[in-house]
Amino acid sequence: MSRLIIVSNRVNPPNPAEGGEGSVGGLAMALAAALREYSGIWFGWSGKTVPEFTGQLNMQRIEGVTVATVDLEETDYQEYYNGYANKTLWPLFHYRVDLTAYDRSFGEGYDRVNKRFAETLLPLIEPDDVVWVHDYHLIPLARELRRMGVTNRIGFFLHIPWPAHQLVVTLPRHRQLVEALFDYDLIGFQTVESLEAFEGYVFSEVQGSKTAAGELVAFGRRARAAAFPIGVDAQDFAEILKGEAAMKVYDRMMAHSVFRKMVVGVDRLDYSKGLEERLIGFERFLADHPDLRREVMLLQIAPLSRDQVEAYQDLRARLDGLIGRINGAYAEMDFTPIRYVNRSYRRDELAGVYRASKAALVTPLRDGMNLVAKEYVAAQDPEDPGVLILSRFAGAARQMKDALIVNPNSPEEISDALERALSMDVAERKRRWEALFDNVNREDVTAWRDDFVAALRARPGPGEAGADVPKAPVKSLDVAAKALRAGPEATAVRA
Ligand code: GDG
Repeated sequence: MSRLIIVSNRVNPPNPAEGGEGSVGGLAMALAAALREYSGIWFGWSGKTVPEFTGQLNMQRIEGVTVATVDLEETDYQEYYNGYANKTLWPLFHYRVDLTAYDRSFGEGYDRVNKRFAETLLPLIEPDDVVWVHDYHLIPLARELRRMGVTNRIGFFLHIPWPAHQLVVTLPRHRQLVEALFDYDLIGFQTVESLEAFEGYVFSEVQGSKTAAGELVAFGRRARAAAFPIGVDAQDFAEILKGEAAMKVYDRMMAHSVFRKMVVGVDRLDYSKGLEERLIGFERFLADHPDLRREVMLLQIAPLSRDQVEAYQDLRARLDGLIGRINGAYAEMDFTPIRYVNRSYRRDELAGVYRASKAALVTPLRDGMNLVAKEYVAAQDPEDPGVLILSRFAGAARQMKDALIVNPNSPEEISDALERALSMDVAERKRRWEALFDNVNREDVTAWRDDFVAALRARPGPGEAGADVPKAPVKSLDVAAKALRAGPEATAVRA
């Protein structure tokens, strides 16, 4: 079986000492699960910056996964990561045109870093390898690799939504960005909505078409595009719940909420997650139901994210004010309605919190998928499950129809859903949960990974009928690639 090379902006192998998680973020969890299964390499940015880019490749073996990382320059970090990725593409793809920065230097930094990644990765690629590139940071990576002669199968998966055509065209270099996607053999989206939005652009903006076999044709190239909804490792969640840390947290949270029902929210502190709207909905609930005020408590876990970007600093300040206001208005001497935590917890501790919560509020304004919704379901007690309240704008809402689906922009809908969730009888809770769990368990992270990799491997290879990329074998396997094959001890190889 050919090797799999996974490329993502950050490389975060799971660390057992941290409850099995290297970092906060759905992408890291999903990729760690994928790499446990296939032999291959995980390549990306080390997270460190150096005064001048050297292309020095650092290789390590962590928990059975070969990891290859490269440092970036400070300017790269500002223009590519903080800039084009997080101030341009992230807000735009989450429908926040008001927060989108159209700065030419960001686009240049984005292209430069993708070229640097390609140059550093090139020596590691063997002729049979299959390359799987992740997320919006790395859209032009295949273009750069193709320019360097790489003919391997390369797939791309977008973890965030692909927005409507009208939004994409606000991007000064939209055509270039979409054209770069056609250097992939397979383009994966989270949902059919994202897929259709992408196709809509291709058909109406660049007069592309679809073949009878379902391939998209544009820019003189062919690519397959499809939806692959990402999942969680539901079995693993059940396992970690049996562990000591999870049980301890569960017991502690249950003891804390003896006379109250705990509602939980877990989100990176990001404007796409609808945190302000959620709190305003909770405030409405407190105002509408004076009789239930003392019976409910909201625990919001919101680890800081991208805190060098102004929009995130502003959001944090607004949340501090909002929570202060709500708690000030509704707290009693012995009771606070909202408990708000800006730190992250171990994954097993989170599992304990999910299980102790009678309801979860997962109310993003836009979300590619949302793994918290699925984790919450995976962590419930089948005999006494909690209720999931889910935004219709999360990709997950397509699969999780038995959740209480709300419009996160409506405080009334959030308030009503909370009232309904907290008064729901156990028979209805079980019925809804069983349907949700069935889906979470079936369409899990393994199914996602296997479906994507199988679809990528099924694409025509170099020289095969239907391939449209000029084929030329990658000849030079230099020192770095040899060192990699030599084993895990190989470190700090110069690419
Ligand atoms: C992107 C897309 C898509 C959160 N707090 C803690 C913690 N987390 C973990 C959760 C979950 C992950 O982070 C968050 O995943 P989401 O899917 O909710 O959101 P994004 O980070 O925005 O992920 C998203 C995803 O990629 C995958 O494709 O679903 O739409 O935006 O796993 O549990 N983990 C720990 N402590 C915390 O405090 N350990």
